[in-house]
Amino acid sequence: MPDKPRYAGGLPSIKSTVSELIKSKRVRQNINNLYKMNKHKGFDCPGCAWGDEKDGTFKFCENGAKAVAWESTDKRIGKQFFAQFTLKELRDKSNYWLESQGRLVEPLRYHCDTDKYHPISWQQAFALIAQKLNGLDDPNQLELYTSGRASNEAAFLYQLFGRAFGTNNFPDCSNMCHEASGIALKQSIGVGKGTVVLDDFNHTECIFVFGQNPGSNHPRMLNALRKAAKNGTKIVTFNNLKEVGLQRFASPQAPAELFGLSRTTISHDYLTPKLGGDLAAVRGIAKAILDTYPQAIDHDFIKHHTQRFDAYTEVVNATSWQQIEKQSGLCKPQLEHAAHIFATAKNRISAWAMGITQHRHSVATIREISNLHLLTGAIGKKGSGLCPVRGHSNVQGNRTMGIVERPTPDFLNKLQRRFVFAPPTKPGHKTYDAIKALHTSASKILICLGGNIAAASADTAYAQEALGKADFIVNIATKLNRTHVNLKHDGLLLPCLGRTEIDRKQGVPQIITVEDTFSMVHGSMGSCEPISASAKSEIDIVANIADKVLGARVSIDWQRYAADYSAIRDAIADTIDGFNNFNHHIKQPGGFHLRNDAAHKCWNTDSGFAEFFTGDLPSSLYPDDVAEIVEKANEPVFTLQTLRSHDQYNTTVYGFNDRYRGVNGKRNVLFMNKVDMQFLSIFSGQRVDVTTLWNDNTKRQLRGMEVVEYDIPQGNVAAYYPEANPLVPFESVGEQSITPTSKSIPVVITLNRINLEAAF
Ligand SMILES: Nc1nc2c(c(=O)[nH]1)N[C@H]1C(S)=C(S)[C@@H](COP(=O)(O)OP(=O)(O)OC[C@H]3O[C@@H](n4cnc5c(=O)[nH]c(N)nc54)[C@H](O)[C@@H]3O)O[C@H]1N2
Ligand SMILES: Nc1nc2c(c(=O)[nH]1)N[C@H]1C(S)=C(S)[C@@H](COP(=O)(O)OP(=O)(O)OC[C@H]3O[C@@H](n4cnc5c(=O)[nH]c(N)nc54)[C@H](O)[C@@H]3O)O[C@H]1N2
Ligand SMILES: [Mo]
Repeated sequence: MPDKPRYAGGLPSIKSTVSELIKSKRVRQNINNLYKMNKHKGFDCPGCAWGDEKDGTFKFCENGAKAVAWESTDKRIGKQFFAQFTLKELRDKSNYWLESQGRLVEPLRYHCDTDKYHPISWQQAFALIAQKLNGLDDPNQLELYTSGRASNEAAFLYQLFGRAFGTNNFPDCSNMCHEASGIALKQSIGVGKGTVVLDDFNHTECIFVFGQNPGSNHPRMLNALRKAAKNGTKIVTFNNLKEVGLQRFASPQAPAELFGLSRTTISHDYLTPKLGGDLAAVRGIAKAILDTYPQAIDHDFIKHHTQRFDAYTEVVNATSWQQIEKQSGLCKPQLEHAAHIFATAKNRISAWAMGITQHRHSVATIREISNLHLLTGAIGKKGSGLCPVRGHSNVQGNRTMGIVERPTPDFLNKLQRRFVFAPPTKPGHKTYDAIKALHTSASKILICLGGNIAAASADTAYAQEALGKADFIVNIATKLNRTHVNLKHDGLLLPCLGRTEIDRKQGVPQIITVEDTFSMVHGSMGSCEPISASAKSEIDIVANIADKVLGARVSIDWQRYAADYSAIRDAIADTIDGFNNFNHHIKQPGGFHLRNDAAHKCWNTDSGFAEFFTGDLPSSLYPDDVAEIVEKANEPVFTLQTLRSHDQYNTTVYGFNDRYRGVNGKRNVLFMNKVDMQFLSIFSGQRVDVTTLWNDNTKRQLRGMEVVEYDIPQGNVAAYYPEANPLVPFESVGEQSITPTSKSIPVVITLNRINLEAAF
């Protein structure tokens, strides 16, 4: 077993923060940045979407500091850099190397004859985009990808541009992330967002955390969990792995904890279900509540607010403990104990992230979590509710602004009335459809407002082949990544400002806004000088693209929006519910809360009631034909999950350590249970090849992964994303969500031949 620390946070976390600041080569500036982060009149952390009270002193965490130091650096790459390398050469570099070169500082165009990027002026770049887009036969040949860092203002203009151009093709990172949460919650409670606010964590007696690793990915959440634990709140964790941050946390802001003299136990109970076993686990909890805790069932709530309760009790009764135990990998007494905690608490919160959303049955699983809350009336009252913990800092806001492939008729009508054009009503593409359409050349042009679709997508070989077929790709980005070096024909790489930078228009610093996971909308304003005079804000770039492409076809004054972001906010106020007096509201410290109807027990479902989900447990994690292949395999088949280390932000690799899991200096690891290792006669440090089992005769394999013994259920293994993405079959997606099943891939493990040779 690797030597893991016994708690998260504490002095090592401060040491790591300081070392990141030093690496950025801007220590003083970045200390100032951290002071301003997540505070009124400061900027929103470009890390995760967790919310904050906007008072007090420092409001950052170690990984937020990494995100800031990564963005706010003096390292730059311009034309000299790009003169040195062909894209073929750059494709041989690692993701880490590409991003470590520094910030992009000038607009560039790819020339396939030299296989290099060359400088181009902004005016020429916009003119080229206009020429290319206006040369398409059909507006639906354009794909407009968004990564969840774009501000509300940039996202709003981007969708307005796309719809004015004539398409609803808005693939976004959310399609690979919390899509299932939005779909499940909409079906269940009528709103696709979480119902709690941060303060609810101060008023709850019970928090269930499913499939989430806040110690690395939402470290500020640990403060809320710590505070709750200290108040006697019972925290129950369901995680496939033993994650240190969910066990014990030492707050760097509490002197005794900082110096390792004490720490706070976070999880009262820590259950390790099998991958994809949470639906069964939650059903077991519901079964135990129905059988043993009738007093916890809120009949009044059920009667007045829900539908299909009888059908639900029937399906729960019909589910046997044997099925529940087999599928969840947990035993009845463990689930009964969790049920006891849930049932005897006065109010309850359930939180979840990718361990729940990236499976074939994610929508059903989230609906089952919601069932627990409907059963006990634990929604729409203080200290109770549902909390999908979003990833990217403004991914939720992007959706609110209309980055969605199936806009509602109501929203389109509002756009039509306000901007006097006829928006397209045909549903557009999600990420899955967009990549497929590029692969068949049905789509021709891709514009990426941030992100790294080539590395973030499932089935790397297929995705990169698809991108290689695009006639023209425009990337708007801060740093060089895999997507930018994957061009084959023609394209542009346009440098933009980040959150930490001052964005001046006619000398006036502009504010942008974001929405956190609690639906709080607030302003963000950077404080560093821009990285280069020729980098533009995302808003500026999108507005200029729209202006040049659409010209007189629509009467939208894009330049006015580019010059004054408050004008965009006025347009948002006119077209998106909840944003009345937007410019006024963002002046309040902490911003304002967008009303969530479900949190007021107002159900925007077809029936007007919250809906119990009444499906059976799935028969397998995989589609039928794959399940059959798995069943018939001659060798043991494992389920693989792909996850994040402590030293990365999605496809951005900051470093090669995963401190809380005791991994140092490497990322090509496979976490495995000791018994499984013994069974396959594999020892720690040995190298193995991992091969996916699927139904399409395509070989998906990663060679030479180093085995690390870990506290993970038998039959389950784990590897890092994005390196393990070549193993995720493109067609392996969630039911309804169409999200890649990044947390359940059937694989076989064989000793790497090089190792075998060494052994003989
Ligand atoms: N520093 C940092 N912060 C980030 C990110 C980052 O990469 N780095 N990414 C951001 C983004 S976009 C997102 S979406 C979030 C991601 O935040 P997380 O969801 O925490 O990210 P993952 O690393 O994918 O972790 C999934 C967790 O679920 C567990 N798990 C996996 N499968 C199962 C299962 O079937 N059942 C259960 N019960 N547990 C399971 C894993 O063991 C792991 O602890 O974080 C955001 N914040
Ligand atoms: N196997 C597997 N695959 C996964 C996941 C998984 O858990 N396992 N997780 C999925 C999830 S949850 C997500 S959200 C996606 C992430 O997918 P993406 O959002 O597409 O990927 P990121 O790695 O976050 O994008 C990083 C790039 O964004 C650019 N960037 C950074 N800041 C800015 C900015 O301010 N503006 C602009 N314009 N560009 C900027 C930089 O160039 C950087 O290289 O990946 C998904 N893919
Ligand atoms: Mo995400």
